[in-house]
Amino acid sequence: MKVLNFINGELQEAVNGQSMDNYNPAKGEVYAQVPDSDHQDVHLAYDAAQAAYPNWSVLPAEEKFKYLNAIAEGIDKRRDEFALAESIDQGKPFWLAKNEMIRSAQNFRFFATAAMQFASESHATEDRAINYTLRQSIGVVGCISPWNLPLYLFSWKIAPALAAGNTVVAKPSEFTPATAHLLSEVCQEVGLPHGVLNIVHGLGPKVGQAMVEHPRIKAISFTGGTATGKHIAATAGPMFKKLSLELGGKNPNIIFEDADIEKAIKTTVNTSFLNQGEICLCGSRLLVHESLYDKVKEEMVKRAKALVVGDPQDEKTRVGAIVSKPHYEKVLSYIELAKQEGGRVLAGGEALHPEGFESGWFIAPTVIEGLGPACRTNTEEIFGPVITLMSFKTEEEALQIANATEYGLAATVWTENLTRAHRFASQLEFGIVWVNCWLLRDLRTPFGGAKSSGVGREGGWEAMRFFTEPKNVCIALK
Ligand code: TXE
Repeated sequence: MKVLNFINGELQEAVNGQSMDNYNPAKGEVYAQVPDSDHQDVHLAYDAAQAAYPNWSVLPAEEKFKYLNAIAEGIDKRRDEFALAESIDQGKPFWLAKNEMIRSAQNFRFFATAAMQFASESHATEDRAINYTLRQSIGVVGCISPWNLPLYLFSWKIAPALAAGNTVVAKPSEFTPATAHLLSEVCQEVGLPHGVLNIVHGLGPKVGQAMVEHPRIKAISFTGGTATGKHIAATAGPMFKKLSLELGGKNPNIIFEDADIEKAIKTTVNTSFLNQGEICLCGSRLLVHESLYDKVKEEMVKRAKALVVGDPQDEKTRVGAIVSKPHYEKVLSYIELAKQEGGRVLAGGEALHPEGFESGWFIAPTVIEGLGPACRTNTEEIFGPVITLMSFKTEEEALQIANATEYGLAATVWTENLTRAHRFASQLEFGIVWVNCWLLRDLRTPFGGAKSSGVGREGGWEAMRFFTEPKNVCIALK
């Protein structure tokens, strides 16, 4: 496969003519070439986006709706092709990639309708004045996305940016560029006006950095690691850019003594290991009431060991390959750290080499116990198929352990006690709290984290507000 930049409606090589290898993580082999772009491509993309902005920003909402809907249909029509590309590129099981392609198309469809529905407020100031708020598009905005849910998170940013009337320079992760390339083809197929969406491939410190530093890209929406988010904030802050940062997590999954235990365990297997644990919302710290601890431990160990790890294209596979060699090594190094910190590995804890995929980057679903809440294993983001088990005696103790992290993205709570569910949810320092469910998404809800998990929220009106500039107009009535 040859991945190309998409600038001003054209698929093209990087200006410097350089490309770099892209790996199939299940095989550990190079399978594609990706443009190794730099600031020159970002500048071309900006110019194209700037030239397209005057027309796109005033295009009637219904026309924007039609284009975004057509992109959704374009993805739907080629769903299997997109899903296969995502699975080969990222390492995730094909069946999971297929679900994500459905959801990527939904992102475009959802924000297509948002373009039609978005409205602003007015305030009557007694009989003296009427105030209203104009929500105007910003101009050219930048979207930078990671490798774990590649097209899903890419579309989650691009769709609202376009729906709000901006034109876009976007960069997918250099590890997973394939579906962004296919999206460029869909944009060509549906005749999206040239320059409305521009996609530049390449390394974060080159392409991403050039986007963040560009003086006229006025807003940056970023999802990725907390360290990268800090760096972006340090660069963009003094330029007074609008920033939306969705960063890492160290999410607690809390099972109370009054939980529906079978449902809790069944979902917790997913919460822990879906997409190889490479979802910012995965629960990596499982806190269990002491009365249920042994049962939950036994079941989690049994079920983790039973998960089929291997060929992402086999529909029986539950856990695929880790996205890249550096990330695979990072996850394995955290398992070693957990052992050094005194953790007992109850399941997994090692690399796997499934038949036919001996050179791929696979890690067995791993369950660890015996670690306190303050150790590095329990406070740093691992972002792989690794969970720890801890027990608690009281609700207060559970809350204290759950909140004992610099991160605040998502928490999951299992209890059949209604009062406790509400009380506990309100006290958790996290942007998202699921009660008796996980990853049950409604695209209208605010999505994002507290503390070091980010700044701002995505989703629904939050995203439309981020991608617009509010202007108050005050008209005197006297
Ligand atoms: O992500 P990066 P990395 C966490 C996870 C992981 C860690 C590091 O713990 O192990 O982050 O992952 C672009 N200016 N998450 O290093 O680098 C980069 O090219 C502008 C959580 O692979 O943050 C890519 O497009 N952009 C997470 C994007 O940032 C830059 C998902 C994200 O990559 C840049 C992924 C720069 N200076 C990792 N440097 C989540 N919240 O879901 C890099 N990039």
